[in-house]
Amino acid sequence: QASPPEEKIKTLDKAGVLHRTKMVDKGKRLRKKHWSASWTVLEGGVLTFFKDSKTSAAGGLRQPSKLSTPEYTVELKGASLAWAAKDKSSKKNVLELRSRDGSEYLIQHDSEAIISAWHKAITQGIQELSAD
Ligand code: I3S
Repeated sequence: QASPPEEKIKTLDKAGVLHRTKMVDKGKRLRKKHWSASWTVLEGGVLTFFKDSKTSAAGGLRQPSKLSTPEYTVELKGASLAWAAKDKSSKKNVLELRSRDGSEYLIQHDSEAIISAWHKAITQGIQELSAD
């Protein structure tokens, strides 16, 4: 007996600080690439990048209302994730996330272990949402 889709979605999948930059906004390529460190939360099929990396450990997980305003929220339903091609960035460990509305983000962390864990978690999120 298969469980209903809503039971497959975990409440909090992952959170941490990542480097990210938005490359394309709903089909429109952005002129300037601007990397920043961002507190990032994967929850309920949505990936949220906050404006800064500092609100993180200061109770943000226990009291999500205390977090700063999200800068970007990405619905994982219909999104795709892949390791970025070498010409997208000179950085190592870069992921490319494309949302269904035609926006693109690069996500990076110097630690291969950390970026691999995010790759796994986001991929899982995408798959869970397309399974229903
Ligand atoms: O793809 P690009 O244009 O080489 O991206 C680099 C630039 O955005 C650069 O900023 P300035 O144009 O202000 O120098 C950034 O500092 C770099 O980090 C960008 O390249 P990487 O390869 O790090 O994604």
